[in-house]
Amino acid sequence: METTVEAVRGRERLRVVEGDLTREAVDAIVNAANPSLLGGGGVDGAIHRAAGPELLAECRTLGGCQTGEARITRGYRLPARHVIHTVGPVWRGGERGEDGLLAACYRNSLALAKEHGLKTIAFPSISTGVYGFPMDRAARIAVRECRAFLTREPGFEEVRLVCFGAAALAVHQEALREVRRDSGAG
Ligand code: AR6
Repeated sequence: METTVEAVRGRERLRVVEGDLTREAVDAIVNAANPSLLGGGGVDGAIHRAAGPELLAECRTLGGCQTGEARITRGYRLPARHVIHTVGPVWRGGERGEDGLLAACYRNSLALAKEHGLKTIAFPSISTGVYGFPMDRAARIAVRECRAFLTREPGFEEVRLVCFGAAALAVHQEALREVRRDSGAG
């Protein structure tokens, strides 16, 4: 499997990988959920299927989640110990605050992971399926937010951006190159 590794402060802590998020053995995987937190299609459906019905039962106790915010549950039958549920913006052309809301999903998910003492996290490409956010634009936001977090948090071990298929992987690798170039990191 092809992997692009980004060094942040001398350690390889941001990784873009191709794969199925539900197979990631990390402290937390992030779910691209909807405001009800009661399941759906796409990666949300896959996570609930793999975690088992206990996940839905815990989600029912949370009372939903607004766009850009994040909530944490256990991972149940997943290899990941926790699931961080966040709600990405629906793409409405880009003039309705979509970029800021998507950035907030990454920031709030990472902040919640840190708050709970977690050290490794894996994200899907939030909002780029059913919600229609252009993946190249979403990938640049994801890379930027994750790099900024890792720079601020030297104790956090690893952030993985898990791409579903080769096309998604290529888009994320390009975003990594672009963000590095723009930040003067070479
Ligand atoms: N592993 C990694 N990535 C995946 C997987 C997987 N197993 N399955 C899909 N993807 P989406 P959204 C990718 O639609 O756009 C749900 O119904 C997929 O290719 O899952 O945020 C929720 O309940 C895409 O790039 O999430 C909401 O109603 C990315 O994950 C709504 O969909 C996100 O696609 C949220 O829409």
